[in-house]
Amino acid sequence: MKNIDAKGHVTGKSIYVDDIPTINGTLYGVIFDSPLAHGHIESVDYSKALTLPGVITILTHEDIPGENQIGGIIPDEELFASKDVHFAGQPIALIIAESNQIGFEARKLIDINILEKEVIVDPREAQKKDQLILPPRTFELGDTENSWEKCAHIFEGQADSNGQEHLYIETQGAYAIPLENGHIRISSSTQGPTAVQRITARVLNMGMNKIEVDVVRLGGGFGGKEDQATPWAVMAALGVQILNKPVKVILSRMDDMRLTGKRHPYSSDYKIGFSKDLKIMAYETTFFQNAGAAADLSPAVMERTLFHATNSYFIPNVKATAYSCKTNLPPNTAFRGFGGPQGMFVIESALAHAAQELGVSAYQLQKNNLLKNGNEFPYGQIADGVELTKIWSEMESKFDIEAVEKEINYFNSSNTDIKKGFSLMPVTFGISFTKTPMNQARALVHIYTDGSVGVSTGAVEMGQGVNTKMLQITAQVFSLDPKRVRLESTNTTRVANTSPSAASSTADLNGKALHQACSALLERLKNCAADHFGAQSKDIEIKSETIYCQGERTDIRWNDLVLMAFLKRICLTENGHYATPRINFNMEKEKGHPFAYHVYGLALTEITVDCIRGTSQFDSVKIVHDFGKTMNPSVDFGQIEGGLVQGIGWMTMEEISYNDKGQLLSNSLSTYKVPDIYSVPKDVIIEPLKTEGNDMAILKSKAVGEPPLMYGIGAYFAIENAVRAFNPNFNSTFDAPFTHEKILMGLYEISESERVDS
Ligand code: LUZ
Ligand code: MOS
Repeated sequence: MKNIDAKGHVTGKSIYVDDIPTINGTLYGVIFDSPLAHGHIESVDYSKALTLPGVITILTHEDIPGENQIGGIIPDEELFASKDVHFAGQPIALIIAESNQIGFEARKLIDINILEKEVIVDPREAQKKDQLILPPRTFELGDTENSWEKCAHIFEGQADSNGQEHLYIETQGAYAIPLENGHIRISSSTQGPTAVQRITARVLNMGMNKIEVDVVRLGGGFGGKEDQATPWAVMAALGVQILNKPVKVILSRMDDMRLTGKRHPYSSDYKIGFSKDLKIMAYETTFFQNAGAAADLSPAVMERTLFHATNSYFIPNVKATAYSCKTNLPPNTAFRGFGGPQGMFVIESALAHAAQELGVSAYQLQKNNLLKNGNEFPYGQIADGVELTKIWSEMESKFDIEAVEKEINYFNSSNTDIKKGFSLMPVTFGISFTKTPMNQARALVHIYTDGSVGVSTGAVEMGQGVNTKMLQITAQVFSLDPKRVRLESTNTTRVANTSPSAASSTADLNGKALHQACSALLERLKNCAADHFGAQSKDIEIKSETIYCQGERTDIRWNDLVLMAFLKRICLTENGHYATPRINFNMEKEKGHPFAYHVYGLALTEITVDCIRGTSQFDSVKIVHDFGKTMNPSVDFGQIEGGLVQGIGWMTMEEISYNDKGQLLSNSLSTYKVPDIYSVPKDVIIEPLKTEGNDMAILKSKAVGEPPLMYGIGAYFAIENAVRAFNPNFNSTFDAPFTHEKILMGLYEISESERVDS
């Protein structure tokens, strides 16, 4: 089945928040944010702005009836700064005006006086000054300390990865409207409708039951709307509460880029030790996560970094420590992979470093240390269903890694100005929210008397195709034409207490809840048919909307049966609930079984570098991916391609830049480069691994949202490989992104001794 949204998207008919027809009298909110990254607010003068015609009011912390607090994990973030500001772009007030344009004009008329304080932008500096979001955490397996002396080779270094702007095509926004009795309905571009509802209730000091959050779809989220869609929705709702008028808050692109957090930059140390036969004996790593000025989701992101510190390798002795460092940047947040990619970049850097010094190819080290069934992850889970060895052989048999290496070496020996490079990037990604209680979902299914079906779940459609998958599940269980199923908006009054659509788990969790609801309804209908035929429910089958009894086709159709059930006063509505079995995690011991299963894969990346200009072009990325049994190849292949290219962007061109005053320099699309059609690899080949799939996955179709992003990490090491072919003296810096500028510097960098000689 094709993505059910495809037609609406390409014809421009899909509805996003800003497309919802506005009610007469709708007002528009524009955020006034801190110009400085750290300081004490001495005074703010709104008087000039308030006199601008069309400005209705300006809301500040003083207008908040409940708590001025939006922190989800830790209550450390105000909706509107009251006394101090902690990052440039921190909201201080909401200007409500008759139009956005007037709001923007009014914003220029606000005078603010801030007593500047010391600004920290570097996570290591924050850690030294004890500016931490929460105490550090350490995952340990075996005994690294006593392992080093047994190692034949030990390598140490530093690896840094930069942040990443989500750049969802639809910017953050919400539209709130007043209902009777002071109730409020919010249309929000959020991955977490319940988060919006909960925080709005807290700030507005009203029951969650009085706030309805509705989500039709998002123009992209990528994690950026897991937590950070909330403040704009709360602001709009506050405007409604105070003015009793509809209020829309939609961020302009530059406001969105300045005000919101991004992927966490990390600076990390590693030490890796090998036995004589190049088995990894010990690995120590310390992560310095740049959390920004408030916790947001940073503690959970940091945890996922620890969970993925060893990527696809078995290492018997591991010590991984992570610091979530408080800096004066916008609070960084969820971004596809959620800390996992940052952890994996470090071990891949350690392996690249080791390979370089040992004079072997990095892929030999990778292959030599792949995780196998029965191995223990540093967090205690025992690996099972590991597909890595099979995936590796599949890659070798389909694409002959050694031949690729030989060809590239031959190419490089016969070309001086252009060089090729390659890399392999294995991925092992844990599926489940690492916070066990979040792994639950519900679905509400109505069968209407005409036989058509309405489905509500907690899943938010953000372009990933989850609605298509939900529709498929419904149609499959009922054996119904998919056209007869409607996917409703995600709404907190129909499905309550939802986890955000995140962690690659949305289709699994909501799909399983939906499967249960549909199965229960089906059983009810079968019982009804059995009654009618004087048979038992096990004798009844429904195939393509026709009822079969004891294998015989009957003249009862789906519609007839539904109506029959209704007339017999049988309930045609069902609520399904799913909670992932078996998973657990003990944070005191830092051990448990946090993941329902893992997704595995391997990418082979080939690149050509123009050694005169420092530019590069990806020739191909070949991927062997463990989909389980994909329930929708076109949706899932789309996720692989998108994730790959987004990962390549993070690793090679997207360069977030703040100055030392905490001001965002890469603040627009002219200064921040994301991959476009020209930077996509010429060839992307995706080979699904032949496998049985996993029962914990919906219809055995494994989670596919986040894992492919990490294939993009291979891009960094493929470039390195090509640069070294041109300049054998190139010193790896392991500081992503590997931009064209850095490529050029790397190509012409000379060794310390040559520098002295010349
Ligand atoms: N969000 C979250 C996530 O709250 N917990 C997670 O474990 C997670 N993992 C990936 C992406 N978002
Ligand atoms: Mo996400 S990073 O799964 O919101």
